[in-house]
Amino acid sequence: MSKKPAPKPSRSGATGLQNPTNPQQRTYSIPDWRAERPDFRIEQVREGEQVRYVVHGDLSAPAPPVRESKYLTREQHIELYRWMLLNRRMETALENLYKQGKVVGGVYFGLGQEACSCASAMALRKDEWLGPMIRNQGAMLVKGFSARDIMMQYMAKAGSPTFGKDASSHFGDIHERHVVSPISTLGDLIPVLTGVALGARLQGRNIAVMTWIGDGGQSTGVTYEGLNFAAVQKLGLVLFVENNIWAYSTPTDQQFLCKDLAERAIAYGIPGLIVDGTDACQVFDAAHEACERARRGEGPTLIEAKMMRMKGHAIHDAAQYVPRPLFDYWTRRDPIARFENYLVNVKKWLTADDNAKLIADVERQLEEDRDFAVNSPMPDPASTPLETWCDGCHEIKLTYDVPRYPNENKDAALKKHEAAVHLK
Ligand SMILES: Cc1ncc(C[n+]2csc(CCOP(=O)(O)OP(=O)(O)O)c2C)c(N)n1
Ligand SMILES: [Mg+2]
Repeated sequence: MSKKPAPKPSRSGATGLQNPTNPQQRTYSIPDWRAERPDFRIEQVREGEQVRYVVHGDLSAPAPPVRESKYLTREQHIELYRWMLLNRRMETALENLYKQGKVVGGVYFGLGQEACSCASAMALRKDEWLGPMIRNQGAMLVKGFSARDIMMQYMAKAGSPTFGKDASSHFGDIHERHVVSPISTLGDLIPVLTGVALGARLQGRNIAVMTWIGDGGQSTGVTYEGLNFAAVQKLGLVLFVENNIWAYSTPTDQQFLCKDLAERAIAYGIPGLIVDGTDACQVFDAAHEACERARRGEGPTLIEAKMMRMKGHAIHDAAQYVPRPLFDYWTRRDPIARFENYLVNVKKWLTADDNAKLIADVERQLEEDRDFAVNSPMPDPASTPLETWCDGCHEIKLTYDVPRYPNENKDAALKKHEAAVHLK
């Protein structure tokens, strides 16, 4: 009997298999790590000139248990819990500051999404990069911005990351923390972060870069272009698709027709994966594996994190269009309450006392940061033109090494680079 030839390695990262009984058919698989598969549908109902949304399905199930992490140490679990608490409490403080008239612009909340925001960013190394969206303030905390920085930013204070020139979330740090400032045009961060990974590769390193996109934002053309380029070039982009059921007031049932957004990975030829975005362990493990793949130079990964936006789009939106049973269902899946229960009651890694101390410590730190931010000065009007335009005043430092072709002489490459960025 002749031996079956070994299957040719797949060109793509997606796991396409020939159906043995029907060679004209191929099947693809999308791993789904969730412990439950909520099954509901949101219907738009017209009533005269009004529309409202009705939810169909069984929403009575209790929250499932947290999935054990393969990678997080006990200390990292507690660190992650702390970040999530700080993320939530800081947003509550910002809401209060807004209501006191101290916030200059709007405020966006990541309520219910703290596990996704914090656990994903924790998988990055210190010298790797992220580009946050509006609900990723937790990721900014993990990457080294303090609650003080973020509160001062929202109040447009002179000491804020943008010196009071932006009163919202458009700030980053390309020198120390490796954070690309958010771009409001949805999807545009994807090619930018892909470009960061390309830049690192030209400097001889395969790194992981991370960004997030919503269930609404992923419909944009630039999402396709950016991710397709990353796929073809095998650049280490880790893309979290934060499926939180709403894009402003448009529910996912009116945004896309495929069952899960992770399926879109198949069309790019890259791995796709579904996780429960309210389970910090699932989010971290998925991010960790995707980052490792990125560091091996194997290309991007698309991770769909399912959860719900537990407030309106921003502080001005009361989210009255969201059917109440959905809030009840996702409140039972609160990422912080679930993680707290896991650490205190399941793993017993925190006693009730330790937990109370940890919460009190987060509160104390926030109070200090809030008082500092509130009492710090507004910018001097004379500083308006400063730090606004760059006419060559910023030195562009190389992060990893000199960009060069594989056999290019390093000194020659450095000269070329210096000429290109006008270094003095
Ligand atoms: C290209 C583009 N179109 C429209 C907008 C306006 N806009 C800002 S946020 C938003 C909704 C985004 O929903 P989603 O992507 O699901 O993210 P979520 O707010 O749920 O986190 C829209 C339409 C924009 N910023 N950019
Ligand atoms: Mg959304």
